[in-house]
Amino acid sequence: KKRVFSGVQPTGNLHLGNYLGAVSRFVALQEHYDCIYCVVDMHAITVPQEPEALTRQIREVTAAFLASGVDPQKHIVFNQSQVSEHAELAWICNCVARIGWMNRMTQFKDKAGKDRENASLGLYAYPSLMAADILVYRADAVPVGEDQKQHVELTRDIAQKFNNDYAGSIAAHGFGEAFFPLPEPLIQGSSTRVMSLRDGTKKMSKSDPSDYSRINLKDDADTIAQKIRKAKTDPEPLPETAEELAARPEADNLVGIFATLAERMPEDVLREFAGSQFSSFKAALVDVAVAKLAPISAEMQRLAADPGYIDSVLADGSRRARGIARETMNAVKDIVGFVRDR
Ligand code: AQP
Repeated sequence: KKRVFSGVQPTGNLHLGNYLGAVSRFVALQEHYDCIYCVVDMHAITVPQEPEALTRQIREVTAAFLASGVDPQKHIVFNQSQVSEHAELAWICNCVARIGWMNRMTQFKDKAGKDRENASLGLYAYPSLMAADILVYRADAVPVGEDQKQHVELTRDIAQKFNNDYAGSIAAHGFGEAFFPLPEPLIQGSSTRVMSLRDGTKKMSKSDPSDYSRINLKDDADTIAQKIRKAKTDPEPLPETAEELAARPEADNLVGIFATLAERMPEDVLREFAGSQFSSFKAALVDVAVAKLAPISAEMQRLAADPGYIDSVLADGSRRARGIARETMNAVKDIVGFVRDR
């Protein structure tokens, strides 16, 4: 079976964008791949985090994985900081990656903002740690939302350059022509970029100061209903065609969310609601959103009462992840030419 790796940062409220773009895809891929799903806590501290909140959020993201249907027995669920090979391989990736490549990363530019001199070195090196996360498992595919595509492409560049730079040593150690597979980004479904409920041109995000911009996985049914009712729309009824819809970002976003939650094609949803007022469309959207999300939120709440269980899942997953990661790291050390105790 091919191997999948992906991660989610424990940086705040997990939202519908994270769910539709990433976590729900994690669940779907379990049938055909060996999956490794990581709570990337080391990525979280590239910007300041309050320690107690970070601990709570690591458990919350883990609970969200489990509540959504990730199976921690058949697959691996763990938190990054418990497997130190991620940091070790990240150093090698730092030495393979070029500064010019890092300078092109749009997420750094967005997150560092205007005061770039004052951003952490970790925020700048973030994509290199992400490359290590993926490559340490020699993963074949990485399910992510559209915003992470550039980072997966950088991972491929780092893997390719490592394979080229060390080609002789890779062959001499019996690994054939290439050591790292080039991982494919899996950006699938009709919600690879869920937009804010307040502004159809902005990505739904954990760090948006307005809670009305997103539906959180922890929101109860009433809160979900209220946020959808208040979601920004234009005054026209829903259009007939996909082309007309594409020109109306807020409407397009809500139809996309409806389609993915209901597991239907957006064209099919549009056919049903063409000419309807938003009030009736939103009422139907509340129904599908609550039907899908309320059980997840209830299960997350149940799991929150048992942090001991969550920690045991992470400890078990970390142990199994470490087994794979250590093997890669030993091979990498040999390829690079480091001396190690055997
Ligand atoms: N709006 C989105 N639509 C679809 N997918 C999304 N993802 C994030 N936002 C959307 C995907 O969720 C996964 C986990 O994301 P992350 O926590 O690692 O980081 P992020 O992309 O920085 O998420 P946020 O919520 O937008 O956080 P902030 O506000 O801190 O920037 C990834 O696969 C991501 O693509």
